[in-house]
Amino acid sequence: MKKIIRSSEITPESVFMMKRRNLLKLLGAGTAGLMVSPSVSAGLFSWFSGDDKPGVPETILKDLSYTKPEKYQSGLALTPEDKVTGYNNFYEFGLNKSDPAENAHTLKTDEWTLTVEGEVNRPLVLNADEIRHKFQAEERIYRMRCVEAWSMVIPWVGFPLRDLLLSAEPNSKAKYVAFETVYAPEQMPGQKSRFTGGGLQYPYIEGLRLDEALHPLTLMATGVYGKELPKQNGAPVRLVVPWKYGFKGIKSIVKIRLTESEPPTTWNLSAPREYGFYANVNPQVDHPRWSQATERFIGSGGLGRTTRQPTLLFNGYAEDVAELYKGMDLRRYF
Ligand SMILES: Nc1nc2c(c(=O)[nH]1)N[C@H]1C(S)=C(S)[C@@H](COP(=O)(O)O)O[C@H]1N2
Ligand SMILES: [Mo]
Repeated sequence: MKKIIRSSEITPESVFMMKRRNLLKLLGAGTAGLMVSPSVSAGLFSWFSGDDKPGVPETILKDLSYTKPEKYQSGLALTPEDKVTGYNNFYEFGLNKSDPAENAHTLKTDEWTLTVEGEVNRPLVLNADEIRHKFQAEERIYRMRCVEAWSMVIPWVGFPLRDLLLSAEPNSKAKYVAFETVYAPEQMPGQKSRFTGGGLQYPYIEGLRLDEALHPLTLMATGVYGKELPKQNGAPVRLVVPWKYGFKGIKSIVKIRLTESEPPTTWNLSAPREYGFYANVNPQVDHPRWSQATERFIGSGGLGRTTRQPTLLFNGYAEDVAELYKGMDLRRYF
């Protein structure tokens, strides 16, 4: 006899005791004839295996459809998915690397609007569905280098920011692009308490020069590892600028404004000597408190056994982006 067991009826303890083959039977019985995506079953298994912390609701992330342009399928070893989605910076949810994965489930992302406004001929307002489907999504494997001197290699899914900006038709006054994260203190404990949120000013804001924003490498990510973005990674849409330090990659964006002058940015406001507007990855320009010459690569080994590797100018993307900074003093414009 088939019995459909709701996940809410299964306590983590009872599941933890279940044998994997029984689980397979359960899945087979309960979902016969249904397309169970690999992500759904993988999600179930990681929950069933007791990996997740109590109090964190199971989230099932939809598989995305996307192309895989050859140019962005690098041969680099990927950072495993559990680290990409479990070791995060998202101060709205706390300062520890495990806080975002634990706390970001409180963010509501179903009813979302992304506004593109300012110096454009056609201001845009996109809803959650349009954010995910209006532009052709691609998988792009990018290096990611946090200013804290650790790095990952991440398979993002998303569309070029360029496509979005051009559809809004920037006018001749547009020189910069300003970005804003959602402001929702009831859903983001770090916005409510200066202690939890590290004393940053919220909403988190970021910015790019227009030519950086229009560069083909600059991505609006709506997914990672083939599925929609987990909230801790900045759902429903976040910025990825692979040649810049990770803090430029602003998460959970609600507003994009094209401007005439350079917009303020969160980390620069917080510590202007330590975090510049440009934030281009540069092994020769140290952070005032630590060297940027090398980085701890977070790969398949345990977090305590990461390998040190040299940091590359523009994070390895110099061939694509050095042109943008020709003649600029990269120490002054750090
Ligand atoms: N809104 C917001 N965006 C943010 C941050 C943040 O605290 N709040 N942290 C930044 C930093 S420091 C990094 S390294 C990246 C981390 O992205 P990831 O957790 O998806 O790897 O997000 C960036 N975007
Ligand atoms: Mo970072």
